[in-house]
Parts: sequence; structure tokens; C-alpha cells
Amino acid sequence: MPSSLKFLVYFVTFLSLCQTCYTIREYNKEDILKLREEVREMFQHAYDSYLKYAYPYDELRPLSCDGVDTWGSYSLTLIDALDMLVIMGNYTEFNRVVDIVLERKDFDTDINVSVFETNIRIIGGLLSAHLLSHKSGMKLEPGWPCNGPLLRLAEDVAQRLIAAFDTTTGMPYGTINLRSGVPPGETSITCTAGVGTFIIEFGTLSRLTGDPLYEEVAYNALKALYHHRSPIGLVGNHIDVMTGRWTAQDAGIGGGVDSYFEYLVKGAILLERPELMSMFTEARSVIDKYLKKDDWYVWATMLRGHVTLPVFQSLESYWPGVLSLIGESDTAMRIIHNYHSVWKQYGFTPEVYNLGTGEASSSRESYPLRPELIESIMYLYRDTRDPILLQMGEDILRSIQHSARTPCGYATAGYRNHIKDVRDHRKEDRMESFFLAETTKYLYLLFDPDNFIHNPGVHGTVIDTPNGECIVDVGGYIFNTEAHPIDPTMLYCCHEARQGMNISEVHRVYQMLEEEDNIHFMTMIDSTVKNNKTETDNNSNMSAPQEEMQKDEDKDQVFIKTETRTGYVNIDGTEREKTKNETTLSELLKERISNFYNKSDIIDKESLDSPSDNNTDKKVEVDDIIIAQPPQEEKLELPSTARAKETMRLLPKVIQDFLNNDWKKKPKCEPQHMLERIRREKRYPDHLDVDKYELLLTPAPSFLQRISLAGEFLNKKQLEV
Ligand code: DMJ
Repeated sequence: MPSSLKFLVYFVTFLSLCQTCYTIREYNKEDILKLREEVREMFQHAYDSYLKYAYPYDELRPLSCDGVDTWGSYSLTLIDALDMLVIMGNYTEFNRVVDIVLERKDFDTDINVSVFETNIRIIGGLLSAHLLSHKSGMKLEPGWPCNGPLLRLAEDVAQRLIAAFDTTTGMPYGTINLRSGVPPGETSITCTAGVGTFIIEFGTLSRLTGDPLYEEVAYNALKALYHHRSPIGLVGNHIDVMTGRWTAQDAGIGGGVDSYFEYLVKGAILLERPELMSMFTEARSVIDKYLKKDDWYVWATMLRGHVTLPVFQSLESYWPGVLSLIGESDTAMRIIHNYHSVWKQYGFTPEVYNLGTGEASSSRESYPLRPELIESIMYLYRDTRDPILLQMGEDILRSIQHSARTPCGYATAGYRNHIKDVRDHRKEDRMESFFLAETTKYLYLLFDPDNFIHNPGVHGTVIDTPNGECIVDVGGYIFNTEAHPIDPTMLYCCHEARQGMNISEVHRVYQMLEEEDNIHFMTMIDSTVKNNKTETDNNSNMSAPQEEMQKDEDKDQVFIKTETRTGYVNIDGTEREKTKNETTLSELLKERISNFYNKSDIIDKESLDSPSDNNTDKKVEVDDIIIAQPPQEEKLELPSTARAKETMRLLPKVIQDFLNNDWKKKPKCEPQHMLERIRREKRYPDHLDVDKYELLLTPAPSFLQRISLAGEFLNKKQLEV
């Protein structure tokens, strides 16, 4: 057969196959909105059932019609579902639930929780609700969005998680006790996503509150992962956060790693940190080189790139969505067709699908109502408007309605370790909170083209903030990995706050002042400082800094040192920079002990904290993986000898109490010290591309400007031209 004829035959066969696979339906606006309403009803059914049968437990059990605590006993589903109420325009219910959530003042509970899940679901949910609250007509606190009760609650949770990052590598532990920090004996092994999925929530917190702690700690953890990549540039699945040693060396884009890659891209866009994009671009090129096979992704050894598992995981379906964010929708479309073919085969995507056999892997066949496939479909539809994506969305809607709906909610499809699975759609008694936070949200947004979330930067809202006017709600929302949207422009409303004034903190100080004990405590500190001065005066030993403090007090100002902050907050609500010679309580303490020991055998904690010069850049090679040298252990000697006891007696009562109560019991993580240590050690160098770009800063970067990375981060050379 001549080759031209052969080509024609192939072409006709191909066309007819396409017709068999997809008869593409046409959707007019009415059809699409009808689907949206069906999704609204789906959400409502699950949400009402949760409130009726499960609240205040974390999750609904959709077969038993009751509730169960799963991740932390913090009414997880309610917080995870909050922002969806705003997206659907149900402001009355949103305002009602916010009041319920705010009945709790903090998250002080003696319970061990996953640092990762608490961050993405609780902190993410609270932050998103905080930023969307202006849409619901709710009364906003002065200083919003840099202030507000939901923001304070989110920060309270973050403060409880922060101790997890106090490790030798700066990568966090996987579990924390919300009251007491890292549980004794906690394993130091964490998955990669558990290390690299904080920059969106923590960056948002830092930009809104003005406290750099969160963003720097999250950024440091991301750099740590990058630093520990294998010589060929891949990362593994689990790492020991104390030694930096990889304990699971399979590289892939799915479970255990997924949101690390997602956060490099989204963190770069949200926080305007192009170096994160460079880190992603490098990771992407080795992923394509070693893991990509015919628009599927497999698992391989991180050291050599040898294929270990030729499988597709349902969790991997977020990947085409990430590619669409970086302008690669063509590639993403090819991949999504593959993933959708698995959905068609089973009516769901099984947790693990064997690419070799073309079958769901045995015992990993369930579908726990995951959002990833519909997430990518939503992103791609925004970019391409290809109607086949609407059809894929409708397929997903139909399957879930048909096989997962129960009289009181929606259920995970399939039994693990059982033949009853996605192949016959038997149900399991679980509805994870992400069904309401993510799956229904992405479905709804796919079918709601005019939703405010899709605003392409053509209109915005001007709001007044303590830092002047600010334009918000211009679109370009960045979804955290639990689908909680963050309005990027709001992060720039608190720009001034970032420079110094911390409104949220000032509010907290006022609250503390209202409580008698705290006034008493501050008066004690204040009078202690005064007494000390008198005492030192009597010894004719008054130092210049103390004289300076006297001047401040003459102005009738009470100041306190907040342990996680860098400065002082005056009683009038302003934040005061530490003057050059000002003495802090801890410095005073150190100085007094030092005087007692005649500066001979005083423990200089500063010097213990700093690694010696020649230690800073030391690396050792183990199993071809670069492992950072652990720094010297912090030693904090307590005044236990007779001499030290004598010193103690000389100290003011308030300091004695502090030493007796806190120091002796357990060394607690001091976030400010941790941050200072991270800055001092500079364990991981910044990516070289940090200096390569000049950012275009505008008060309200438009959706198009922000989303198109090429346009947003202009190479310095381009700017010169
Ligand atoms: C969600 O909690 C998040 O999307 C996370 O990144 C991955 N797992 C679930 C959804 O499948």
C-alpha cells in the first residue's frame, strides 16, 4: 500500500476511534449552570449531614450516620468547608459558622496532630475564611485584613506547630502536641510533602501579621529539601529531619511528595519569590527526564533514576493543574486524557493503578472522594475552554452521585484489602473533610464561569487599611493544597505592617493588658527593672543603657518583650525598635550572672549557638546523598551548683520564678531563638536565581500579570533592554 494511502487509513481509524471514545457534548450556559446547581445540592447534602449527624466531630461517617474524630478533634470538616460557603454565596451560613468557630479562643488541647494536615486544613481554612470575610457583610475589625479574629486563631495554630521546625536540619517533625510541642520519642522521619508544604500558609501569615518567623521557617524547610536532592536532582519520599538522611528513596510526583512541587510553583506566584520557580523548573526537568513515560509518570530511585514502580496514583492527578499554572496546558491536556481514561475504566481513579497490567493495584483500589483530577480539569478549563473538560467534569459528578451518595452524605468508594472496590463500587464508612473543601469546590468552580474567584483582573474593590488604600479581590487567587483560596493582593495590603508595626500583636497586647494577672506580671517586670536600677545605683554601677531605660519610663511607658517578636510594644500600641543600648530582661539576667562569676566561667549561649566557621559549609557524603553536618547540640547549663544557687538568691523574684518554672522543666522551643539561629547559621544558601530577577511591584498586580510567570518575573537583562 502506498504510504499516502496508509496514512489516510490510519487517520480515518484514528478519527473513528476518537468518535467512539468521546462524543463531545455541547454545553450552553444553561447546561453549565444546571450542573453547578447539582454540585451545590451535592455540597448541601454532605454539609447538612455533617452538621446533623457528626458536628462537633472531625468527620462524618456516611454509612453509620454519625461522627468521628480523625485528625485532631477540632471540628475539622466545619473549618475545611467554611470558605466554600462564601464561594457559593451563602453568606448567612458563613457568618453563623464563623461565630461558632470563634467560640474557641485558641487551640490549646493536649492532643497529637499531624503538622501537615493541621497546616493545610485548619490554618489554610482559617486564613482563607479570614481573607474572604469582607464579602459576607460581616463586621470587620479595624486593621483588617492585617488583623482579625480568624487571623489570630490561625496564628495561634501556627505558633503551636512552629516547634516542629526546631530540628537540626530545619525540616519539621511530622507530629506535634498542640499543647506541649514535639511529643517525647516522636520519630524524626517525615515525608517530603510534610516538609515542603508550608510556604503558602506560613508566607500568608507572615505577610499579614508582619512577623517574619513563619515565612522564613517554611522557606528554610524548602531550601533544606532542595539542598538534600540527589546528585541527579531527584528527591525521595521520606527523610530524617535530624540527620538529613533519606529513609525512602523512591522518587515520584505522587503520594508523600506531591504538594512539595505544587508549593514551589504556587509559593513563587503568591509571594513573588522567583527562586522557588527556579527550584521547580530544575525539579521538573529531571522529573521529565527520569520519571515521565509517554505522558504518564512512574517511580524511580532518586540516586540513579531506575524505574521501581510503573504505577499511576490517584494523588498524581494534581500535576496537569500545576503545569497549566506555568503555561504548559498542551502537555497537561495530554496527561489529563490519560488520567481520565482510568476514570472511565473504573468510574473512579483507584488509589494505585498499575501501568504495566492496566489494572488497579490489588488492595489499593478505593476512591476516597479525592479532588485531584477535578482540580486539574478546573484549571485546564479556565485556560483552554475545551468543552471536553466540561464533559470530564460531568463524568466525575455522575460517578460520585451514582456510587458514593448515601442517605447521610457521600462515602469513600471501595474497601481496602478487599475485592469489593472501585470495580463494584462498594462503600466505606468515611467522608474525608476534603470532599467539602476541595472536590465539591473544584466541581462547582468548573461549572460557575462567573464566580468571583475567576475574576481575570478586570475589577477590584478598594478598601481602607491602616496603611492606606488597598485594592483587593482582583482575582488570581492561589489555592492551597486543600483548595483554600488566598487573595494575593491582600498580602500587599499589610506591606507597611511588614516593615514594623504589627497590628495583630498590638491587639493581643491590649487584650493581655485587660487581664489582671498580666498587668500584674508586666508591672512586676517593670518594677523589677526599676528595682534593679535602684539596686545597681546603690552599687554605684549604673550603666548607660539603664539610664536610657529610665528616660523611657519617665515618659510613662510600659513595655514588654514578646518572646516571638523582635521588638517592644509600647502601651500606646506603637511598636518600638530596640534602641542600640537597651537592655532586655534576658540580657539583664545574663549580665547579673556574669558579674557574679566575674566574667570568668559564664556560659556564653550565643557562642554555643553559633557553629564554628569551618563547620558552616561542611558536607559529608553518605550513599551519594549530601547530608548536612548536624550543628553542635545546644547546651544550656542550669544554675545547679551552690554558687549558682547563691546567684539565684540575688536575682529578682520574677526572674527566680521564671528560672524555676520554665527552664528546669523542659527546654521549650523558643521560636525567636530558632529564627535567629536559622539566620545566623545560613545552613542552606539561597538559590542563585534569587538575584537574577527584578520584581514588578504594583499595589494590585492583576490576575494576568501574576499568573503569567514569564511576565511577572522579568529577567534583569530584559529590564535593561
Ligand atoms: C488533601 O488533603 C490535599 O489535597 C493533599 O494535598 C493531598 N491529599 C488530600 C486530597 O486527596
